[in-house]
Order: sequence, then C-alpha cells, then structure tokens
Amino acid sequence: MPYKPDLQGAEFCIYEGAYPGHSGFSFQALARKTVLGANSGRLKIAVVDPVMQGGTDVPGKTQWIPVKPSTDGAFVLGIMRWILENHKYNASYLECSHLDAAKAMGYNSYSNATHLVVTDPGHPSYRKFLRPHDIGLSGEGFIVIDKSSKSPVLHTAAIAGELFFQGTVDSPQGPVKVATALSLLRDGVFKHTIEEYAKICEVPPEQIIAIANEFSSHGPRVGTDSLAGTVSVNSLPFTVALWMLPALMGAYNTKGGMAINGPGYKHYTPGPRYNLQSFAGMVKPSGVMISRERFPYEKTTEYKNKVAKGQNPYPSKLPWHPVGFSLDGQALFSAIHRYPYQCKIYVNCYANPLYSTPSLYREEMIKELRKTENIPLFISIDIVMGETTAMADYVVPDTSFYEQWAMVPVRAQINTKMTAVRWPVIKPLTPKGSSQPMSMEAFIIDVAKKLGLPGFGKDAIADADGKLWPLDKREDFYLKAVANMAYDENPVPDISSEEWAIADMESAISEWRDSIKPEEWKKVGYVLARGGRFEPDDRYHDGNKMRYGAPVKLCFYSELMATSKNSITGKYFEGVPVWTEEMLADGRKVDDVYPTKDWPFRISSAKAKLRGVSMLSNCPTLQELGPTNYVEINSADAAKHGLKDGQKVKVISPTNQAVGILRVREGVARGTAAIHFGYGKWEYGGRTHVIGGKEVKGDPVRRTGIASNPLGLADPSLPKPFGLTEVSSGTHGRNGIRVRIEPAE
Ligand SMILES: Nc1nc2c(c(=O)[nH]1)N[C@H]1C(S)=C(S)[C@@H](COP(=O)(O)OP(=O)(O)OC[C@H]3O[C@@H](n4cnc5c(=O)[nH]c(N)nc54)[C@H](O)[C@@H]3O)O[C@H]1N2
Ligand SMILES: Nc1nc2c(c(=O)[nH]1)N[C@H]1C(S)=C(S)[C@@H](COP(=O)(O)OP(=O)(O)OC[C@H]3O[C@@H](n4cnc5c(=O)[nH]c(N)nc54)[C@H](O)[C@@H]3O)O[C@H]1N2
Ligand SMILES: [Mo]
Repeated sequence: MPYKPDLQGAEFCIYEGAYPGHSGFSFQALARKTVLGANSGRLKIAVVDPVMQGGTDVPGKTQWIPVKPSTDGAFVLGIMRWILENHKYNASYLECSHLDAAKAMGYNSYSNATHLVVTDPGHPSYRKFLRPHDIGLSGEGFIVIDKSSKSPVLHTAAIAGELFFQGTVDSPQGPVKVATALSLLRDGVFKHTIEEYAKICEVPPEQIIAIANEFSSHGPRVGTDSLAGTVSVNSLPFTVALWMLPALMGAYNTKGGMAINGPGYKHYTPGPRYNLQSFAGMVKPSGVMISRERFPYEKTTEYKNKVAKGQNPYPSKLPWHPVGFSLDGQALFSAIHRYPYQCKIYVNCYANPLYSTPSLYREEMIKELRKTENIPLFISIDIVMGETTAMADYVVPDTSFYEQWAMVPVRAQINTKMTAVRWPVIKPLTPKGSSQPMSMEAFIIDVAKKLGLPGFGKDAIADADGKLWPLDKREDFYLKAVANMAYDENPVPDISSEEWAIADMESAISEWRDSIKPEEWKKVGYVLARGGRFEPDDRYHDGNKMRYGAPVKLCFYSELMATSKNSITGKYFEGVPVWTEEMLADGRKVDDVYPTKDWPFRISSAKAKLRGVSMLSNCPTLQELGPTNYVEINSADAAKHGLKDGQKVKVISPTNQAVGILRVREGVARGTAAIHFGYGKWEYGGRTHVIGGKEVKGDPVRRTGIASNPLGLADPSLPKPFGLTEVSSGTHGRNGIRVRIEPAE
C-alpha cells in the first residue's frame, strides 16, 4: 500500500511493526518527522510490535504494545469492532457513495461502503457488486440505497447512501438478496468479541479499546502503517483491515491523514525530449508469469483440461495467487517444480532470494535448484558473491551504487514532487567487457546486439523530432532520461558556469558528450549537479487536503477477492477481512500441524538498524556497532525453558536448525524469538572462492550471527519442496515460523 501517514499533520498513528527510527520507509524522514511531530505536542504514536526495537521514543507521546507474532489481524479487528459498535466512524463521509458527493464535503476520496453486494448464492452475480442491469436500471456503475428515498439508485445519483442496509431489492427476475459493503465488513468483524480478539493477540481488551478510542478521536488526522510486520501467512486480511481504519475516518488524501508519496518528474517516458518508453519493433511482454501471480487458476489449461475430463479441477498442482505481485520466491518454487512451465534461463539481478525468502534455502531445495533439467541456465548479475549468485552458472559483475546510474523515485514521507538521479561518482572499476566496463546494462546491450533485437545499437531511441539515436552504452539511455526530467513541465534553469566548474562537469561528462544534444547539457547539468529535481519542501498541503494524490476509491469489500478461489481447496476467499488463523494451503491450521507444545516460539524478524536489508554496511563503524545478531527472548520464557542470556542455542524448526547466541531482554513479547535480518550469511565474501585461478579468501566476519529464513516452514499439503505460503497473495511465512530453542552445548 503506497499510502502512509502524513506525519506533517497527523495527530495519532498506529505502526504495526514498522518501528519509526528503527527501519521503515523512508528511514530518515520517518524518524525525523515522528520525533518532530511528537515533540511539537501534535503527534502521538502507538507501535504494535512483538519486539521493542527502540526508535523514536518520545516519553508520553509514543507507546509500545507487544503483540503476539502473526496475530495482528485480531488486534486490528478488535479496534474496528469497537469503532463500529460505538458509531465512532465518520458516517457522513462513508455515506458518500461517489466522488463528487465526497468532494462536496471537502474530501478527495470516497468509498464503496454503501455499494450493494449480491448475497444470494443462487444469483448469477453472487458475491459481486449489484450492477444497474441486474435490477433493470440503465447506466454504468453500482447500486446504493438512497438515504432519503430508501430506494435503490445508481451510486452516482445518491447524495448519501444507507451504510448498513441488508435485505432485498426488486428486479425483473424477482427480489435479489443484497447487503452493503460496510454491513458485510461489520458481519466479518462481529464474528468475534473484543475479548476473543484480545485473547488471540495477547493484548489486554482495555488496551485495544483505549487505542480504538484514541484513533477515533482525531477526525481524519490519523494514520496507520505497516511493512515487514505484515509478512506472515495470515497477513492479507490484517493488512487490508489496517488500511481500512483510516478509511473509516475519511482520512485518505487529507492533511494529517493518509498520504501517497509525491509524484516524480518524467524520465523513462515518451518525451518531452526522447521517447524512452517504446521503439520500433518493440514486443510487449505477455503471458502468464511463472510465479503464478495475478492470474486465476480457473483460466489455466490445467483447470480447463480437468473440467473437460469431468474431474474435480481442485487442487491445482501448486497454488495460484490472484492478488500477489513480485513473487521472486514463488518463481523459484515454480522453476524447480517446472510448473506452470519450464524455466529456461533464470537471470538474477539486484536480488538474493535464497537468503531473503523464507523456506528457500534448504537441502532438498538446493538439490532441485542445481538440476539442469529444472533450470538449464542460471546467470546472476551481482556486485558480490551473494548466496544466490554463488549457485549461478555465470556471474556478470555489475557496477556498485558509486559507479552506476538510477532514477530514484520517492517511496514515502516525502509528499512533494521529486526524482533523484544517481550518477557515477567514479569510473566503474569492473573489468572491461566488449566495449565498456561490465555492468548489468552492458550485459543487456551486448546480448541484445548479438541477438539482433530491435531497440539496441544503431537507430534505437527516437527524439522528439523523430531523429534516431544509438544505444551502445548506458549513458545513451540514462542521460536522455535526465534530459526528459530537466525539460518536464517548466524546464529547469541553465546551470551557472560556476556550478559547472564546482561539480567538475567537464571531466565527468567527457565520455558521454554525444549521448544527448549539445544544447541540452546546461539543463541536464543543472539536474545532475543537484542529484535530481526537487520541488520545494513546503508544498505538502493544499488547504485541508494533500496537494498530490489522485482521488481514490476505498474498498471495504473486494469483489476480486470475493470472486477468486483458493486454487487448492476450491473455496472462495473472503471479500472482507475476517480473523484468519495461519493455515496450510489446504486449510489445515498451522497450530494443529506444528503445535505450540512442541514449537513454543514464533520467530519475529526485522531489519537490523545498522544494516541495509540483507547487506553488510560498507561502513566499518556501523559494522563495529552491530557486529552480530542474537536470538532474543523474554526473561519469563528464558526461565521457563531453562535458557540463559549469552548462551549458545540451537533454534530448531520443523524443517531446519541454526545456531545463535541468546539474548534475554524484556522488550520481547512472550513466545517470541526475535532475530534481526542480514546476519548468518554463508556467502557474501564469507567463504573462499577461486576466481580465474586465484584464491579470494573469505572473511568470517561476514558469516557472524544467525539467519531465520532457512528455518522457514514447509507446506506438507503441497508437492515437496514448497514453502508455507498464503494462497491468495503468495506471501511467504516470515514472521510466525514455529521453533523451539535448546542449549547448543
Ligand atoms: N535500518 C534499516 N532501515 C531500513 C531497511 C534496512 O535494511 N535497515 N530496509 C528498508 C526496507 S527494504 C523496508 S521494506 C523497510 C521495512 O520497514 P519495516 O517494516 O519498518 O521494517 P522491519 O525492520 O523489517 O520491521 C518489521 C517490524 O515488524 C515487527 N514484527 C515482526 N513480526 C511481527 C508481527 O507478527 N506483528 C507485528 N505487528 N510486527 C511484527 C518487527 O519486530 C519489526 O519491528 O525498511 C527500510 N528501512
Ligand atoms: N527474515 C527476513 N527476510 C526478509 C526481510 C526481513 O526483514 N526478514 N526483509 C525483506 C525485504 S523488506 C526485502 S526488500 C528483501 C530484500 O531482499 P533482496 O532484494 O534479496 O536483498 P538486498 O539486500 O536488497 O540485495 C540483494 C542483493 O543484491 C546484490 N546487489 C547489491 N547492490 C547491487 C548492485 O548495485 N547491482 C547488482 N546487480 N546487484 C547488487 C547483492 O548481492 C545483494 O545481496 O528481503 C526480504 N526478506
Ligand atoms: Mo523491503
């Protein structure tokens, strides 16, 4: 979800995981803005996290609520129950059934709270939104019960709609059973009492109520956030519910509510100076992604064949993920099962899935990954011998961030318009390839030329006048992107000669001079000298709204989810968030398969404060401050299991085991084993390799600590090997890995 709290105006925010000042996006801005907001007396935050990471802790303004790992859904639904039960939601906003009605009230978003859903299992539109043609009305859109006339009308025709209507509406075919989206949400939420939710997440009911009360006492000046805290196999309904909380208050696109990151300037676009989006002979990617994402199983040949043979089409061989995206771990599971099709060439770049994805690095997986009948050719483009790269047939050296180009968008907490440009501060130190230093781009350009692909080499890129330019080196592309940026909207001013000299542009550009038109250099130089194009920082708000952020429709009921099926069980997913236990793909509960009495701890993972994702910091000072990680548990758990601070322990999961050092501290919820990411590596320069006949010695410093992902759970209901996965989204089980801890010696 790209929406994050607008910390420049918010009064109360809930962070589920995502500990400001510890990690999160954008790390620095998030830390700075929470502290500034809290110190000014405006902002309070609650961090709901099994682990007290320590971050922006301002006395009286920030509170830590320990939650049991992978039970956040219960916590959030408890809050939602209190808000719904006590009518603390923003009713007049939710009643707006279309954008213009909401805009008339000063909002820049609206929701489908009032839209009617067909709840009659016999109706052809069952689980879908009721459309005008279903009831013999004309027009496009959805149907709501108009609050004043109490009759069904097109959603754009009502000023205000009924929020909780459940009943029938007439149609030429007879009465149709319907319910509003919000009433279906309420039904889902009311399945459990606050006390039941409290028991599940191990947060006292009074605390859930206090947070609900606080959250609903600031109008739309509230927000919620979560990132890595959501990665468990029951996290989808939780995440959806979490982002619904501010929607219930009308907080999207409002000042101090939920804000989308600022837009960027044009760069890899068709113009204004060069067309970097398309070229003659371009083939658009098409087909089904090997990761089985964003594609319904019901459209596959496998499904159709089974139906044609009169067989039950369920289960599919491996799960399909109708709402998942960027599932590189799933792609690797697909590759080794050669399902839904054979992976011919696997090219890895900027990623290390064998280290970063739970359940991938296990003996049985590695055996399969090594088989050439599964993956005939594996090329990795990397700057280090990473855990994934070490398994490749060919390693292509890439340039590091000091030597490379990138147009960097803003992720969050910056709500003005900007795009940063990363450009080489030194010439690449990689060996020379065919014509230029080796890099990801050089590799792509050289391979494309060899294959005779269009869009590379001579006459590759068209400028605004239709003249064609070559693409032989990476600057031929990136500098044209910077030119687009410099000339977007009102072009930037020319760089002064003084600045040109200070930035030493003359020598920097000596080898790239011919990549753009001579007259463009002054404006391109202006952008390069600043490291990008940035709007002034005082343009966040426009009155009570966020300046940027296209109008959004917020969904309390998802038709896509409600009409998609679990491809293993054949059962529909829920259209609204309901409390869901962690489950295998076939619906069996994780707690039944891996019971707490055998596996008393749940792993909770987080970034290390002093590391960048899976990577060691390249700053020796930071390395010295965070030389290793620990297995962190609460003192009550330590006493119960006879474990001692500082002792070497074995962390044993149902699939694997690892050794680490125990740290006992109170800032960890009971039953939680907290393990920071980025340690316990086995490659990354930690092991000796022979390169070109020369031995490159490994440095054991790079192997310190313990990694949690190789302990990841398996899903015994699926063909082996396969990691435990949430079926609808393809999310891997990162938080909530069941383990026990024993002394190692
Ligand atoms: N210092 C630092 N900052 C970073 C990064 C980094 O590597 N280092 N990486 C960046 C990246 S790529 C990302 S995606 C963001 C991620 O931003 P965050 O999501 O803030 O990052 P994590 O540290 O992974 O945070 C996970 C938090 O969730 C908690 N958690 C674990 N299990 C559960 C659970 O079941 N429930 C709840 N409620 N919380 C749980 C952890 O204790 C931790 O505090 O951070 C970015 N910022
Ligand atoms: N247990 C656990 N697992 C996690 C997380 C967690 O908190 N806990 N966090 C998750 C999150 S939020 C993320 S984003 C992922 C990150 O997972 P990954 O994307 O796999 O990890 P990164 O550390 O970002 O970088 C991947 C690799 O890219 C290579 N690399 C670095 N710089 C360059 C470069 O300039 N060029 C090229 N070609 N390669 C380069 C290095 O080999 C590096 O190891 O991990 C996820 N996995
Ligand atoms: Mo990330």
